[in-house]
Amino acid sequence: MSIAVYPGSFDPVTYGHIDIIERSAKVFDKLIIAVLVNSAKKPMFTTQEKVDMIRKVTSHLDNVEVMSFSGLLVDFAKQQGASVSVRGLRAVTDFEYEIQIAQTNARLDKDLDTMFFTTSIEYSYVSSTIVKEIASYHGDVSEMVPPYVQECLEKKFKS
Ligand code: COD
Repeated sequence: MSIAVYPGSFDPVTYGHIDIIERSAKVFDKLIIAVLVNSAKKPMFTTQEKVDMIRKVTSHLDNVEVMSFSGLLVDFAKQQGASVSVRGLRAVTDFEYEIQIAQTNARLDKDLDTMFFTTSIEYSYVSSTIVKEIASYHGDVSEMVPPYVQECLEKKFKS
């Protein structure tokens, strides 16, 4: 059985992430979306909120599981029996950061390979940071995130 993890901050999940999830879920028997618990990064959403949002927007995918993890990705992947880490590449600017993560993980565990999916052109400009910025000014993010995530953003910026 081929198992992959798709790790990330997902603060919040966007259509860009979902595109990578849908495409990579076709390649592996099981895809685990791994939400990093990272208090140092001061995320807008709690880990539980992020997990709930991703579960809701990926409920149509039978072979996708959503979990959170802390510590090293290589340790989490090993615990889950995953041999591949899925990552997305939007532009050349992502490449430097992504290659550094991939090579670090390969150094920490030679059995964990990284597989890159290039972004679909319509989502190449989308990032969680841009979504939060636009939502903070009550702008329209409907082309970047699903309606449920949009509702969660609206609640955050109301409170
Ligand atoms: N289109 C396509 N891909 C996209 C899009 C889009 N519009 N938006 C984002 N993506 C991709 C990103 O390029 C990335 O590959 C992935 O989706 C997740 O993105 P983020 O921003 O939610 O997640 P990151 O980059 O903050 O995740 C960082 C990790 C959690 C992977 C990393 O910090 C980690 O593994 N930490 C655990 C500690 C560890 O093991 N450290 C050693 C290795 S660095």
